[in-house]
Amino acid sequence: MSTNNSLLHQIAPVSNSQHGKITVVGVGQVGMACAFSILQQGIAREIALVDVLAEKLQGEMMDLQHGLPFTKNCIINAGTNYSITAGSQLCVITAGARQREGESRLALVQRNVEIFKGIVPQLVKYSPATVILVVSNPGCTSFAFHTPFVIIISLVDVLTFVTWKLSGLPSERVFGSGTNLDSARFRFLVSERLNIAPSSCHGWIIGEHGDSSVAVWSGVNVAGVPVISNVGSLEDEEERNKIHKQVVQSAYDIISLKGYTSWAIGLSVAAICQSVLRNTRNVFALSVNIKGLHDVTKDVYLSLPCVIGENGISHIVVQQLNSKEKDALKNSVDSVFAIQKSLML
Ligand code: 6V0
Repeated sequence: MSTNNSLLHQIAPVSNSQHGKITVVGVGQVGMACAFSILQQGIAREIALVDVLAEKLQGEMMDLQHGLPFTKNCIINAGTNYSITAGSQLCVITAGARQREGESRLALVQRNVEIFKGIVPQLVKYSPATVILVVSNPGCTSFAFHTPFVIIISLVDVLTFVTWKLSGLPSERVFGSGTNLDSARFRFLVSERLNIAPSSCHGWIIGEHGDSSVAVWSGVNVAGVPVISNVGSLEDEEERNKIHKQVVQSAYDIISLKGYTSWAIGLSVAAICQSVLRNTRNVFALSVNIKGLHDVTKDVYLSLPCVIGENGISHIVVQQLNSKEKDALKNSVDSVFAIQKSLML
């Protein structure tokens, strides 16, 4: 912008500090819900949007820019060239390809790996000190043999491992949104039963994002008081399983009702972004390399409660898991590792 005008008298050059910059890759429903939540909450000083769809990018950028008089000021850029992401403190990846008819789980994940090969090195090239949050979770349908049931396998955990490998970043700088959304749904459902605000109901879903997630009921509490031994209906294991099933089912219900999920994942991603940009050290259930914890000996990404700050994950909270919870976690380790082993990175 030219300073050669009679309105502004320049005293000093404008600072080009890039502190507070977030990149969102993928401007679909999820990417835009993330960008909107980040903007609306005044979390970033600059947001860069990247996709392969140039016109969609332009439209989304203009639409957000026209809301700026009503938000904290923020620079919003969009483009297909990763140079606009330079200097990002945090990059959020929501891009990905959906399953084609008849496509196997492995083919789907490999196709997404190829997409990530085009994204991750570019992000690191322009922002070598970035933290990367993986949200992409191309759901994969496989039909269980001899049964009419459809099993959906979530791939965010595998793609977080892939991102770690492709980026060359230290593992604390790469994590996935994992079971953060599952935990939010869990807290909401418990809060409905108790008629207490969801933010005051504490509970964690860990492990694999989606169908085989683990609900850590022993830790669910209000003001430190465990609910399973103090709330009549929740003493019943069947009732507890019903709530966990509802958590898992929520995504399918929302997708069958509105076609996709967006707002809750957008809000949960914004909360994580805030913790990184402001170094707040909040705890979230995130997909993280869990080698060395709960008897896991392999490099596998699954969700556990993590402490987040500006350098990414500084600590993992070590929960006291019972044997059933540990077994469920072990099953997830085996199934995620089996996919990882077959990938061509
Ligand atoms: P969408 O509407 O299909 O958007 C995906 C976007 O990615 C599109 O705009 C594509 O153009 C873009 N894209 C594809 N290839 C590339 C590429 N090579 N480079 C840049 N951009 C590319 O999907 P939607 O926005 O609904 O969902 C995005 C992802 O989030 C999906 O994988 C979902 O499964 C996943 N979700 C993850 C959740 C979680 O809890 N982790 C929750 C909800 C959805």
